[in-house]
Amino acid sequence: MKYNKKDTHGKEVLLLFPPLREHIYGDKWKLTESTTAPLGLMYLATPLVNAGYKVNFIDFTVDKLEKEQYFNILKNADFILITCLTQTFKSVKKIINDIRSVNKNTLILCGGPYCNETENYVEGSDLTVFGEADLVIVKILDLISSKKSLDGIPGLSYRKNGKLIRNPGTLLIENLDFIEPPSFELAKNKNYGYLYGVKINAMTAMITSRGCPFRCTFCNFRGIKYRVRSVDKVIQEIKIRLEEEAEYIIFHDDNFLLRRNRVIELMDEIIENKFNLKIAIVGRVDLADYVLYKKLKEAGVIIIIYGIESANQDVLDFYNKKTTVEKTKKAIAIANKVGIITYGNIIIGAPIEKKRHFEVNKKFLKEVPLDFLNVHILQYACPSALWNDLYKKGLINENEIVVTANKKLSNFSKEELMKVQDELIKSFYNNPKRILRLTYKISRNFGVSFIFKLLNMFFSKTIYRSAEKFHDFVVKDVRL
Ligand code: B12
Ligand code: SF4
Repeated sequence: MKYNKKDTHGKEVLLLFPPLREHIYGDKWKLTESTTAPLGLMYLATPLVNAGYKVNFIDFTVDKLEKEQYFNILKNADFILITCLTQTFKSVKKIINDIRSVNKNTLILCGGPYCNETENYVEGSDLTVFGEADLVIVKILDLISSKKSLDGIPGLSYRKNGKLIRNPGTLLIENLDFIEPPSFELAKNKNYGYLYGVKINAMTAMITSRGCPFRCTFCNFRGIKYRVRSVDKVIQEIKIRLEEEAEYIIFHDDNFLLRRNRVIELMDEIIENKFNLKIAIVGRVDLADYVLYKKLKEAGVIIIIYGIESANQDVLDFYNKKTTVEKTKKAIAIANKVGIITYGNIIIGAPIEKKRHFEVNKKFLKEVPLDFLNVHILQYACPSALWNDLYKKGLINENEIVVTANKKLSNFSKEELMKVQDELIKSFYNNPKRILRLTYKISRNFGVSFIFKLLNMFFSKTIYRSAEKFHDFVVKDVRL
């Protein structure tokens, strides 16, 4: 869909991506090892640029700004669009306060996962948007700048004469092929491309589908409908990224492997086009077979990231994961056979878990040829089924939107779970056979020079330290 260029009177739109840390600028600011620019904002940028808006973009995870410099940027913005994650909500509040202190006239819009999932209006914003705003963002800015009614647009919340208005529904794009490719040129000179402390240049992100048909009980997606982009559109976008000199692409789909035939078709096109790309994907373990994985490998897939969650069937069932431990084993084995690097995520702290479950996880992780591991402590995040259950039982209130498993909610205290988390990670990586296998795979997939980066990762204990980082940020509960 093409937007008509219109007279935007040179209006400026500032896109902001908040960090986890509340030190947004100045001396205490720290770089977050971010892989790529936030796709959501990059998608919103395209129609705005096409409509003639001057678009600026600050990603606080990678942009180090001094206060004065930052405040000057705020002063010039006519519209400020902020992506809100639940975990970055405190930073969002600070950003809104900063904006209001220097620029009373700018219009602040909030959107993103926190808004989509909680459907809460962000206090202090002029407008909070629920859902996918790509196709209506220009219309929304036009309407609010001309002070026209926002009545007809679903999924909006705003204050009118002191009263909170909520337009029913959420914004959902049925045909993803209507969306124009994201504007990654806005992120060209930013310090992205980190993975586990290692800087990998020329990394970019794409999304070939949105939503997920599963209903895992810990997941805070509001059952967003699964939709796919056509293979042609995906191939067109890959070509754009290659022109931008990308070498590595992460497909951020929640479930890239969901439709086998579509994946095969896409991989065939990538092979046919002889794209010289290295690809990372996120997939469930249940769709694994040798022919499919061989095809993935041939097309350039070097890493598959899995939500393994547990090596205990009762825990998988508790999470309604709709998969089995056998399927996990099979997927990892096939990936290993074809030479794809695997990255698994485990969750500990389910209320049914006892010490023996951790032992089963440890033994399983020791035995399978998985290459990378991260261990998460269960978080009850609004509006997941597990969170709803606690809320209905009166164990938490509506302001406790992220609650980490603790002695009240599981058989272990938070500290005990953090210890188990560390032990699992350490026992996983303290395994010479694994390191040798990983070294071999890395040299095959990334080239020999990468081995030095990998060794650096182990010697500097970046891998262990990322678990500690998780303690700092992720294990924090979030209260509104
Ligand atoms: C890629 C990714 C990352 C990457 C890259 C982040 C980046 N720079 O893009 C990395 C690994 C770095 C990352 C980090 C984190 N992530 Co993350 N991440 C994702 C993932 C898999 C894809 C994001 C994406 O590109 N989506 C596709 C785009 C198109 O969708 P979107 O971002 O939602 O944007 C659309 C709408 O929301 C809306 N929109 C977005 N912003 C705005 C703003 C305005 C004003 C408006 C009107 C609309 C709007 O329009 C967009 C276009 O349709 C999502 C899962 C998911 N499927 O979204 C999790 C997800 C966003 N991450 C999540 C979390 C928790 C985190 C971390 C906090 C984890 C941690 N503790 O370290 C950090 C925080 C990062 C930070 N700010 O410091 C959660 C957020 C949950 C929540 N309710 O807030 C998600 C939803 C995963 C999940 N289900 O739990 N993440
Ligand atoms: S955890 Fe993954 S598979 Fe499960 S519902 Fe969430 S996105 Fe879907």
